[in-house]
Amino acid sequence: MKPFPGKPVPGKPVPTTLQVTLPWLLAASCPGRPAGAAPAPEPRARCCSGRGARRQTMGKLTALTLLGISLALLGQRFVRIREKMNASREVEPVEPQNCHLIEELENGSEDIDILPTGLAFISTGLKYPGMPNFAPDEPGRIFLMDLKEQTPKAQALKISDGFDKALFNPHGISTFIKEDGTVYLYVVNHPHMESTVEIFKFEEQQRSLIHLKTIKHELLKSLNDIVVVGPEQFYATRDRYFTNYFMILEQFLDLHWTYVVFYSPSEVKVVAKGFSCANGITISLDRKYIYVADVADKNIHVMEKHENWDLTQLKVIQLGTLVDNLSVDPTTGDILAGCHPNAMKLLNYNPEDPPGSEVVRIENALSDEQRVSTVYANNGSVLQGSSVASIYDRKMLIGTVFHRALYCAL
Ligand SMILES: [Ca+2]
Ligand SMILES: [Ca+2]
Repeated sequence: MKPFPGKPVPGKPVPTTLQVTLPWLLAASCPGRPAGAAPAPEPRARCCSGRGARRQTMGKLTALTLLGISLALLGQRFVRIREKMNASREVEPVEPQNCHLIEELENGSEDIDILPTGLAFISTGLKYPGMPNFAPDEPGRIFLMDLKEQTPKAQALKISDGFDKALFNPHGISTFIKEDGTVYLYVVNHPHMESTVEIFKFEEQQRSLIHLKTIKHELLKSLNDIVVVGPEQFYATRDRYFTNYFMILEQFLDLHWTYVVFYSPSEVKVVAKGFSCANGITISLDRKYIYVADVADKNIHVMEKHENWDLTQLKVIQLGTLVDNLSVDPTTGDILAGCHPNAMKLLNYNPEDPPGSEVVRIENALSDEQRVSTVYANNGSVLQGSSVASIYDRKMLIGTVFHRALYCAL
């Protein structure tokens, strides 16, 4: 039996897919000739006289046409993907004067949530497929910063025993204050690259987190961010539908299969779907609206929250930058978005040409006269891969996926 032409032969280079498939496609139109064989010396006598020859030519033309169309579609897809990633975009700098890097934070600060008392929680050390990580052997941690202090410093919070700290891989976070004043921190965690939601109780005096519960559910997969809306009730975003190699196909075909999940102990359901890559999520000051960022589609969905926790879409705010996490300015209600100006630089990390950072403010998000302005923009020379910005009393913290964190006095 003759080997398939593409079968590797020791000492010979392995042919490409095109080199293998093209002769087969062409040969398939003439059933008498084995693929890869030299053309017969007398084609008319061997297989084709009259009708046979025409069939052979038509087959070849069809195969070549199909190949041409496939290559054209493939090229078009690549162009579209580069556009979606803002692959050729460079940022114009917008840098407030009083900003400095936070000394203690060197390994990411993906999400930041600030309490009304000025205590900021910061998730650090995220390990995420396709993203750089400068300390891959170090587990993630939650840092605290007291923004009421004159020169606030970040301090890692202790975590109670009984929780696997070595596997801690914190991503999106959200705080919840119970009526009695107890503060809870909900954290999207990726132990072994899976997704769980961890509930901690915050002990302010001890500067520690007491682990209370791990939540897992089949709808809570590939989680990115979370917003807590009641005791053990939250919305969370799923940023990828597939968790295996199909995720590449998902991105390539731009399937809009990701969604927002509502979780409560008695009910778990998908409440909004059709996102290319649902990412940051937060709630309006009056707690009536949920804001969801679609990082791949470069927009923010304004959703109305209903009694039964369902969400309906009111409007979409289109931006020219890839939106990661969202927060709300506690004095104005404006949305602050941590954004990636050029996702190609983020995915193909090069320290010589690093990904930049960008923070966008959206005023009057609920009206037709919203106003979008850039609060911060840097080409990566100071801050790389910004993912969040959060404000307290004219002080702004900007966090990043894998890099440093910035403190700005506005
Ligand atoms: Ca968050
Ligand atoms: Ca995020």
